[in-house]
Amino acid sequence: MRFITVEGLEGAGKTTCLEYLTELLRKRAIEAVITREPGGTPLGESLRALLLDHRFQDMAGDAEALLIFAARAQHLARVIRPALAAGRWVVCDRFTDATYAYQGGGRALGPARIGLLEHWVQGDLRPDRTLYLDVPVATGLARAARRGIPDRFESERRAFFERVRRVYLERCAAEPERMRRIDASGSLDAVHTQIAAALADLVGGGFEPT
Ligand code: T5A
Repeated sequence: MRFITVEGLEGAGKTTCLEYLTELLRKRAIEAVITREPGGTPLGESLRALLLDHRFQDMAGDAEALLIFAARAQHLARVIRPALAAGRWVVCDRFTDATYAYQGGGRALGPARIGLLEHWVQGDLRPDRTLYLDVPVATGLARAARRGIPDRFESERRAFFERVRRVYLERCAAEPERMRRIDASGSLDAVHTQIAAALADLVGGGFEPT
């Protein structure tokens, strides 16, 4: 049983890489629970819709952080903890590193308040491994823009995403064993090779080359 999270700016390629990651684990007979944040439960998905909604342009940073942790509390109680307790692997598209990066860095709430909420909601639970898909802000936003109408976060200014990226990189440097930086600016093949290498020790014996 392992808890894996995938992080990155908008357009970094998380969704694309989750499909590869799921297949990779399946080849080792690991049927992971694939989920996402904010979301992953009916309540969490409703909170996600509020968080991404342009009508709430004036949402205060604290309100945003609390809604995200409310969704996370539900997700942990109803999906993540039960799956881990049953011995399942869980792969989650974003988790608390995103809150440190977006709310702590982007919204400038700082790490201390995020840490308080993390402790309250998660106790000691942390991901076993986090893959941070790193792209320059301009690359990520250009990829995300191809998908159509931007949501409330995607409408932020470039400086916001530069702060988000800086926190992600600081967290990779602070916890290199857990949080692996993947250079996601190159080809998908190059990204996939790095993902397989970053998870090899968790499955024992690594993965067959694809
Ligand atoms: N949020 C979330 C917070 O503020 N705090 C939190 O605590 C949490 C959990 C929604 C928002 O919530 C915020 C952050 C977010 O703004 P989300 O749904 O994960 O979170 O939103 P996005 O990051 O917007 O997800 P995206 O779908 O935009 O990004 P992905 O999944 O990283 O990108 P993906 O895989 O869809 O790829 C985008 C495009 O790029 C192409 C793909 O084909 C696709 O067209 N692509 C590549 N092209 C060339 N080379 C590569 N290597 C490529 N990889 C992907």
